[in-house]
Amino acid sequence: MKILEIVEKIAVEEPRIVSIVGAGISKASGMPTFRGEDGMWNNYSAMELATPQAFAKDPQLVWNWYKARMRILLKAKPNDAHFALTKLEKAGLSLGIITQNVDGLHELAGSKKIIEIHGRIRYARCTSCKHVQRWDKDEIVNERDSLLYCPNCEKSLLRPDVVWFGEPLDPSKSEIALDWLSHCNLVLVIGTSGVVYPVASFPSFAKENGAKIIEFNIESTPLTPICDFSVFGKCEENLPLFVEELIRKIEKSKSG
Ligand code: BJW
Repeated sequence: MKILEIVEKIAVEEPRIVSIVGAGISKASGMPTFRGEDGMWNNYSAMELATPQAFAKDPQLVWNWYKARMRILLKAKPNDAHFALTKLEKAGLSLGIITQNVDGLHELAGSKKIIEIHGRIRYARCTSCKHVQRWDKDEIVNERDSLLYCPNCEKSLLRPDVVWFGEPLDPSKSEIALDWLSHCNLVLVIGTSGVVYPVASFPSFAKENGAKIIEFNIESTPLTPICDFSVFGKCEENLPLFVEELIRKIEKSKSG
């Protein structure tokens, strides 16, 4: 279905939108996705890299992976899809963005209401104490085969401040996310394969609370059957069009 038709069919007078975002939104910024064509996990195993057990077994391998991703991220800029979500927020239509991405590109695009539900790659935290610090500096990122240690407890390793498989999400972030999902009337599911829980359950949670769901992806996903509309294609092309049309429709209805 065409974007214009979808916008016409959304029967929400005053949209309260929550965007649930995945790696596909940052692909056009040069950040690789995890799964699918060109996905990082075609070459690496998730279980060797994104679990606490993997870090305990081989912290250097895990840090090398994060440093390689950070070298790409340091050159990356937000793309038109990130900016479209910022525009939605500035138009007063967004409750917030729940992003699974750790890259910080929504913030760089100027969005303010963001929950980084899987953490932040630019930060490292101590494996023993509460110390947290940024590590996105050229001299750290470019130093291969070295580990990062906590300046407070000297011998303790620092780890990326992200959520790995088997680890719980930050309860304070989940609480805000569920509050938004209970109060929204429209959910945009953007560039996620919809296979990682609990985030994969968020669209159906919102739907049970009465929200309409629109998916933006290059292909269908396990979430497609529960979506009211799916916009297949690149989100960096389709999301700006959708936001523009939605804002136009709302302004038109306000002016009478
Ligand atoms: C485009 C595009 C373009 C491309 N335009 N689209 C219930 C059922 C089954 C399992 C579980 C369950 N509950 C929990 C689990 C276990 C597990 C899980 O979900 N496993 C499944 C994989 C089977 N979940 C967890 O372990 C979570 N923790 C948890 O539940 O804790 C419970 C607990 C409670 C109390 C004590 C202890 C535990 C944690 C999950 C953490 C996920 N972490 C990662 C790594 C983060 C750090 C990092 O980045 O390094 O998060 S894994 C990875 O997957 C990353 C992503 O955020 C996440 C999701 O991936 P995403 O974003 O969807 O990317 P892709 O690559 O999969 O998809 C990209 C999409 O874009 C594709 O669809 C493309 O088509 C599309 N695309 N270009 C539009 N231009």
